[in-house]
Amino acid sequence: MTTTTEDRTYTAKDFQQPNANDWCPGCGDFGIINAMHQASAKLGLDPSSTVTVGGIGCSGKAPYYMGNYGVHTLHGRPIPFATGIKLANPDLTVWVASGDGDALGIGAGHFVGVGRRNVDITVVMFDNEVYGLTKGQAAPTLELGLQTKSLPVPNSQQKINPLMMAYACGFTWIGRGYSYNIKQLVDLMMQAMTHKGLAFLDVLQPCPTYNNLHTKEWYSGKDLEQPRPRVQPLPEDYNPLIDKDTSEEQALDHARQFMIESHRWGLDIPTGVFLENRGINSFAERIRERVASYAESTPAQKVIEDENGHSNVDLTSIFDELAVN
Ligand SMILES: Cc1ncc(C[n+]2csc(CCOP(=O)(O)OP(=O)(O)O)c2C)c(N)n1
Ligand code: SF4
Ligand SMILES: [Mg+2]
Repeated sequence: MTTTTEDRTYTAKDFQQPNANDWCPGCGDFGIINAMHQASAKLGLDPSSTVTVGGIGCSGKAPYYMGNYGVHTLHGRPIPFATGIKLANPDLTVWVASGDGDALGIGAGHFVGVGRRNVDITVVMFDNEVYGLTKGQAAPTLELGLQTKSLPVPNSQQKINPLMMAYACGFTWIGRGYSYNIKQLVDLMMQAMTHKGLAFLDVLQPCPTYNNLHTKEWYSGKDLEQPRPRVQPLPEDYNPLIDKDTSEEQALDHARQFMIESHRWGLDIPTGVFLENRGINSFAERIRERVASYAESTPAQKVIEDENGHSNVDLTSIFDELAVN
């Protein structure tokens, strides 16, 4: 897989990073990072203009295995870091690599906040239903009553439907993939990255070390009498698109369809693009409309010191622009 920018050609290999990897053998994380390498190359991105922001967890280590800029942040905090990076320099393409605990447990408040803002970043959620790094406690996506091998008793809490959660918060692109369907995953990542606004990609992944229930065999349907993969594409007539011309009635129809498909979790688990809403301004566009100096040059482009290394930032002009008279 090869792509060319003005200066040179980048391949998936250019997005790899030869750091020692400590994910367990057979972990779904390998499929996800592989798809991130491939999607980055296929999109023709330059590694120096992309950033991966990780939280804390096995998933949070993703920036170490991506050959671009990266930050390993705090548990539950990759979304606000990524928001700052993107707003400071909108020319960057920004990935968030977050676990299901990181995004929907400790980081749930940031998940809600970023949804309201529609920041132009892609949140990839590594969904293994457990807290992998801390030895397998129940994550917010583990179903009520299931008992994975680290739990002394069955899970006593209901699971969150991550797609509905993203919908309710205001994410404008929502999809679901599976770590061992790399072809589909690459395609979903490319769509998420090119969407002009906030994208959420829920990636189902086995954790062979702590999730002994939803294994690779379970996802591939090998436990069924009539073996067929549980992970299936959305029905062909499912239309994820919403834009400014969508009527209220069509939006309601879509919401109904979204709810039905996103709750389907049994012999079939649908994957694909559930929502693509093109009708909502990104946060940077909203700021540009309001703050003239942001429209002229973004924070990353501003000269912030004089020749002697002293700050030359004049905050009064910003205050003047924002003052309510
Ligand atoms: C503030 C804070 N609280 C708790 C922890 C401990 N901790 C580290 S990772 C983690 C859970 C990781 O689970 P998840 O986000 O699902 O990622 P996974 O390891 O499954 O990829 C927890 C609770 C921490 N590092 N920081
Ligand atoms: S504990 Fe689970 S999620 Fe973490 S690296 Fe091992 S298999 Fe993967
Ligand atoms: Mg997890």
